Amino acid sequence: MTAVRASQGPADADHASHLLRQMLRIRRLEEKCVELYSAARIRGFLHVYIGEEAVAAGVLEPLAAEDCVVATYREHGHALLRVSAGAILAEMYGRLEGCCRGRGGSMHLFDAATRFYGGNAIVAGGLPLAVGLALADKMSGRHRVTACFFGEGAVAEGEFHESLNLAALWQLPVLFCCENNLYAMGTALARSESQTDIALKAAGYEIPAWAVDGMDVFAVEEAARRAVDAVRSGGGPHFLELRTYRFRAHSMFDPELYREKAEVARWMERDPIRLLKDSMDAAGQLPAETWETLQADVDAEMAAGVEFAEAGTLEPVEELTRFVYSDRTPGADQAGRAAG
Ligand SMILES: Cc1ncc(C[n+]2csc(CCOP(=O)(O)OP(=O)(O)O)c2C)c(N)n1
Ligand SMILES: [Mg+2]
Repeated sequence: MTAVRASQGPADADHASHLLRQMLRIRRLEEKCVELYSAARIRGFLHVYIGEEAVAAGVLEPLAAEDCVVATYREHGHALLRVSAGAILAEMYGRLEGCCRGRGGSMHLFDAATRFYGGNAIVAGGLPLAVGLALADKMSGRHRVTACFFGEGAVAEGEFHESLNLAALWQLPVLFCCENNLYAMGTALARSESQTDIALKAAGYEIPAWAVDGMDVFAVEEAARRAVDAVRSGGGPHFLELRTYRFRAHSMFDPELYREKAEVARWMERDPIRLLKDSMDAAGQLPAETWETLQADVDAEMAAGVEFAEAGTLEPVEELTRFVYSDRTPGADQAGRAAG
């Protein structure tokens, strides 16, 4: 079994409180989404990340603004660290002000301006995309990293193996981040994989890989920083298996018959937000009024996001076939590419 890394020591108070804020923002955004979904304000599918916040918060921390992020349909949290809550919520409301003009919804958040490349609904579909982005960066001599998030369910897909193989063969700047929450819908990992040590699979492709305690945001950040530095300095792809758990159902339609309530309760004792808050309390880093202010700020951010989305506009019906085909002038692309 691959050793699971834990964090090495306390961080300074400002940094700890920044990470706490990031995780709380993700948690509150999604609690709001569940509330709005239940009230039929937003529709379609909705998969929440509650319980897994330390993974997105810890991995995105060492990334630079020009680094790419590719995620799955459980991507509201990753998106929030790049895109405003208003643009995300407006997208879920199907409004023009959304990050994809309301055409993507919950599973397809995307924002090229902040190099957030989705939001991918197809299991393992983001991996080849990430490899392509990294190949483009390598061929253009740009020292960027592409962080690619996917669930452990993706490991059963051919795209996972093809992507890891090519990334290793061509030494591409990708950080593969497997969000191992133990279930793919209702299928437990051990029911679908003969080898459940996922980091070991990556090692089989000659990719340096570590398993990390995905509930400990410092452990995630530390491992991600090491891996991002190695990838950026030409060390080829790296792989993190982030061991985590989703506290809620797979999506809004899931009776959760495949796991015991006691198991969920056991994992909830290691709620990443509570773990960090408790460690900050113990170190005297979080006075009560700082915690109150932090919560009030985050609540105000989400309330403003909902207000923005509610006030958004619906795309006129006559616009609906726009973007089905490109309306760019032929030849303009080549000129753009030559210039850029
Ligand atoms: C190629 C493909 N097959 C099946 C599905 C249906 N499906 C949606 S989510 C899911 C489970 C994926 O689990 P995992 O990768 O572990 O991610 P998690 O939902 O746990 O974050 C499946 C099988 C899909 N979206 N794409
Ligand atoms: Mg999973």
